[in-house]
Amino acid sequence: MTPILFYGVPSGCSFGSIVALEWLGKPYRLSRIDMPEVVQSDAYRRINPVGETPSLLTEDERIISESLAILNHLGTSGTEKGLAFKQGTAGFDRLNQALAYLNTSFFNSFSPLWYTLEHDMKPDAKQALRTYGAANVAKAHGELEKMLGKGPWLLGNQRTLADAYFIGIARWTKYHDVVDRQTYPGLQSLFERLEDDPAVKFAHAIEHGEEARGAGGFLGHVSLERALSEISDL
Ligand SMILES: N[C@@H](CCC(=O)N[C@@H](CS)C(=O)NCC(=O)O)C(=O)O
Repeated sequence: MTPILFYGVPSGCSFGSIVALEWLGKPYRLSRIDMPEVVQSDAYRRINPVGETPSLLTEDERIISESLAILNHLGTSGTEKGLAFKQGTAGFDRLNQALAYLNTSFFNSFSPLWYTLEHDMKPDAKQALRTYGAANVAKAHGELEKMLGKGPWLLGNQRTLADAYFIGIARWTKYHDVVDRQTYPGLQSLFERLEDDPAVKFAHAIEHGEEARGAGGFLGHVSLERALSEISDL
């Protein structure tokens, strides 16, 4: 079957998996999952019991959740393009390490900030969380700037799936005005280069519900109901 990526809107971390699929160029479909309404529904929990996006229905009809697992799964077909590396190689370990940092420290640095936007809170508590989140986001930006070094990509002179995942998280600064990316010149330049990438433009258009032309792999959207009906052992 043609894989289906269940991606969350608005502005989910699934963005990186959409970019990765575009870069890989193999056939795939998308299923749009509204957050928090649909992602928390009983229907979607049949795909991912945790009630989170992304999830990937694979070619051989398995469901994988968690960005790190999805990107490593996709990476197996991206080694020839240099987007990922064979497990057991130094390249794999470097990519996995970068993905893990992005998926834990970088992703989670925004969590307190999202919480303040999504919950009614007393002003003092809100300010405390915002201060904590701002410090974490700044720290993670500082660490990533060091990791990037001369770049131009996160792993050096080769674009990898870490860059795809990075851009989906890095754009969250537009919702939380806590760092000025210009003060991290390497990251700013990486961000701008990625924003200019056709796959990233495609992923933005998809998220905004606009007509989007990808590199050729995208075969259209399927509803959650249709996707569920295609999975034989659910
Ligand atoms: N550890 C998971 C985190 C996934 C996650 O938190 N997804 C968010 C969107 S970025 C989500 O689906 N949230 C559910 C909600 O908003 O109710 C991963 O890396 O895939």
